[in-house]
Amino acid sequence: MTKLILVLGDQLSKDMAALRAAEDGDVIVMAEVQDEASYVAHHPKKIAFIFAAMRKFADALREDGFKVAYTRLDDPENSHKIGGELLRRAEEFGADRIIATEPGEWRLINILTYLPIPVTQLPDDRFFASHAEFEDWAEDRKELRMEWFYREMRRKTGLLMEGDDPAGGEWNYDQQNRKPAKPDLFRKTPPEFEPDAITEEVLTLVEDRFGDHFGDLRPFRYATDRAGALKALDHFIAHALDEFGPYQDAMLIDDPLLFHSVLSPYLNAGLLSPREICEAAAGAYADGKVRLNSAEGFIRQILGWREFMRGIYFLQGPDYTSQNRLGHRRDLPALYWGGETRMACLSAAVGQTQKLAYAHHIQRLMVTGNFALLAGIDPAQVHEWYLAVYLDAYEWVEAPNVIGMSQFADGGLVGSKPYVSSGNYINKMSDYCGNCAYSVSRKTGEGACPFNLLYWDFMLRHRDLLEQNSRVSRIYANWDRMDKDRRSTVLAEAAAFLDRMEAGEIV
Ligand code: FAD
Ligand code: DLZ
Ligand code: SF4
Repeated sequence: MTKLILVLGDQLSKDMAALRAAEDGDVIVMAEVQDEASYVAHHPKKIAFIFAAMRKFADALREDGFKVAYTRLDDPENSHKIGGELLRRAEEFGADRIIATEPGEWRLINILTYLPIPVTQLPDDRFFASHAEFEDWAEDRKELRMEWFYREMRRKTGLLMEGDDPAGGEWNYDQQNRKPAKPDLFRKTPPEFEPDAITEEVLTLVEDRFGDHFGDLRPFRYATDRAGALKALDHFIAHALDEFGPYQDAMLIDDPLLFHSVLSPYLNAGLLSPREICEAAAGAYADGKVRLNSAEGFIRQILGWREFMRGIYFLQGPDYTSQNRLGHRRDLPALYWGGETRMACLSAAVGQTQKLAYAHHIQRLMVTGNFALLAGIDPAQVHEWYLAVYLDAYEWVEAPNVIGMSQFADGGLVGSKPYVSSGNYINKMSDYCGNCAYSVSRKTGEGACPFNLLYWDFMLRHRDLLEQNSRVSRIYANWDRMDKDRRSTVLAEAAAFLDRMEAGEIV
């Protein structure tokens, strides 16, 4: 009897497990639905990217001889739910069961699990490590640290390995990285993709239906098919990877991308595979085209961090996103949704997010994430923001990065210490502070950088917990040595800043 084969908007690979299970007469189901487009207020670019890529992928499947039942958002029959579309198509085609590839979100896994028709959810084997492999690795470990998992993955895949040893003798070359960048740094701009007729039609639809969501839909220059994604990969390997390592933590006000790959949207949607990206980077090193610290640093992000984050998400279960170990309760301020701010770093990171649905790792971690953590924002709201605003955001990868790495809301499962800093770090790694209404060198008083005030406020609020952490505890000696009046001033000014922020004043 006929089976339905479900392909979700972030499963656009011909090598998906469910597609491999398709037999003659089976029907591929793809659906643009309101439920998926609005469980958070996704950036319009993200919705357009997914819908355009889905439409093109459906066409590619048809060309390969598959029968595809595709629901467009404006189809009058659309039930606007993945489950609803599956049931409707099952009736239409007389199908008695469904084959899916496991979705990247517990919410959808549950929906599929409880549909009133048999659904098989096959493992998503686009990743280097299966759930079972990660569980085995994690079992009986006191601490789950990415670095140890990453070494296992290097050994398993042979990427950047010379026999049993890591290429060059070290597993990690980060001491050669972490350089600040100068504004005149030369960088070849990445390829841009003019919307074709299919993308243009989607842009009009999204403009009409989701024009009120935060974020600029146009200009839209992302690739929306595999050919374009491959072009972006080739360009990155040829023109940016070599400088990726040294400048991966740098931030520039006029350069939102620097030497980052901007491949995560394609990778997470299935247009590229993690293996082909890592092999391309390792190949460029083997051919002498890129330095080892860049190839290793880049491969670690995908083979290490990306796989580790996925492992944590599935190990922790559906309640992970509601963790709030630090008890943070403040509302996310309007500046995250494009409201005015005097802080140049936040203005730059949020501004480029609004324009591009993209910010690179250090902007996400040390600007928007750092500020939310220091200011004690409710991690559930922070999570929702990150899930909404980035083109690459799906819960399996976004939640461990936000709840775990950035907001320390899981109490240190992902990160061994909270990623917080005063203005000093931002000043060292960027050119933001020179363009700011605040002064990074001022610790208190008129114009003092808010990060300087909030840093100590945060450290003091959580002293009981953080003093037990050997990676953080010595910071308190600096505080204790500080003059008593100065300490009171810092805390009073931090409280006043937070009061102004909560009152909706421009900060
Ligand atoms: P590059 O800097 O070029 O890195 C190469 C690749 O490595 C990326 O494409 C990505 O696939 C992978 N990578 C790097 N860091 C991580 C990481 N920490 N976790 C997982 N993969 C990583 N990444 C997402 O894909 N989706 C998200 O929703 C997401 N949310 C984040 C939220 C916060 C608070 C933080 C701190 C990080 C988040 N990241 C997320 C990780 C990282 O910021 C992005 O993967 C990266 O910025 C994507 O841009 P790029 O492709 O230019 O990356
Ligand atoms: C993110 C997203 C959006 C905006 N829209 C759709 C959609 O209409 N149809 C679909 O199949 N998938 C969509 N997606 C991706 C899903 O939300 C994604 O598969 C889950 O979040 C699991 O990662
Ligand atoms: Fe950000 Fe402070 Fe620098 Fe302004 S001075 S850009 S608020 S770190």
